[in-house]
Amino acid sequence: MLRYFTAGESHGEALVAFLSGLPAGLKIDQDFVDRELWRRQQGYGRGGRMKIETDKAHILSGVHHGITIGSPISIRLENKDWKNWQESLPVAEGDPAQHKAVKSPRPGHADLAGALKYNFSDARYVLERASARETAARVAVGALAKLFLRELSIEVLSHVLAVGSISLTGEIPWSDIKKASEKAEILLSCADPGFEQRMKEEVDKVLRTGDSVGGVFEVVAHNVPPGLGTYAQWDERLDALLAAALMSLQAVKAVEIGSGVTAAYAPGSQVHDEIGYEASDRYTKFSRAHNNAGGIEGGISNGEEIRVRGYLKPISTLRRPLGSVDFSTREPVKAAYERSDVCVVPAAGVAAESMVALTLARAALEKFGGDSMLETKRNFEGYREQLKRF
Ligand code: EPS
Repeated sequence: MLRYFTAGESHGEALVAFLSGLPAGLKIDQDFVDRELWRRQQGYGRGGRMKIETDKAHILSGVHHGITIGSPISIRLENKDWKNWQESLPVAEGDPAQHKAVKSPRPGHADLAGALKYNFSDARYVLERASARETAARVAVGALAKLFLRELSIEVLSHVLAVGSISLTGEIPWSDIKKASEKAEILLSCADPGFEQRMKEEVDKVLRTGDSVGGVFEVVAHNVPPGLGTYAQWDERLDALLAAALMSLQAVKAVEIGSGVTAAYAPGSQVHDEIGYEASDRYTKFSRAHNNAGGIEGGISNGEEIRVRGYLKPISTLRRPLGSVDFSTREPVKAAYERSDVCVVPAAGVAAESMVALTLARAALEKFGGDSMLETKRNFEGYREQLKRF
């Protein structure tokens, strides 16, 4: 079974990620992993922290001579900012006078709920772990999941559909998403350059006013075979697993599969994807008039592209803070502010690609099994033949 964990605080020494269950013999492309980490750091509207960090995956175990050996993989990501925090956030007891307390919780952040839960007198330890910095560790293991999926011809990418009120409608073709993802510079990861400019203006507007902005990203998994996930048990449904995976990302407040939201307001005749049969070089010759189902029916991939959207609330750290209460005096004050991003929609999309890739890799390994890539690919090819003969 493919399993993964992360550890690490935003301003601690390092982030760590663990991944176990990848078959032996998978070639690891370090440049690809580091480019994925780079992609997550980009986007118009990131804050000062991204100027400090240059994320690189330092693989500590499970990979030798450039390939996986079937043993657990551990990865370390340095926090360059740690040098500025060693005194105020030491592992040892340290000097309490150096402690940088977060004295008033930010509405929308984990600050208050976390402090109440863990009985902390301020929100420092809460934000250290609740911070989206943690997604860098997910992207490191997600990149390995992507390399595994590539061996099965599956690719996973994301693009941005909305920033604040600027919103793109309709289905963006895979080729446009792919082209946008290859750019050397990442602005807002929108496949439509005109809309991307308008999104940039939206970010500029909130920058000027000390506010923040959310949006919508879409993750697309291309060339997924039919048959991943199952309706047989509630916790094996692929849509449920993807929804949980995306919902676990910081600031995601809603998840949509295909056109799930608008489908709720439309008659069935306009929603369901009519079935045809025609010559094609895909997994089967079955075809669909459109893909409102987002590639999943009955909790199973149906052979169409998987399309999952994440809806992000605006970042909860505001330069012009909202009202809060001082933890110690209980007096009304403004919420704490150190520095922050104002828009992270493209970065969240990259983190979400990792979550989708990890979820699909797990489902693929459950279906095809295998302790070595040779075995996994043989099983995969056998199933592909079976589909062709269906
Ligand atoms: C974050 C706050 C900011 C972001 C951070 C997420 O960090 P800092 O508090 O150090 O300024 O930049 O994101 C990252 C560091 C990252 O790598 O994505 C938060 O509170 O969630």
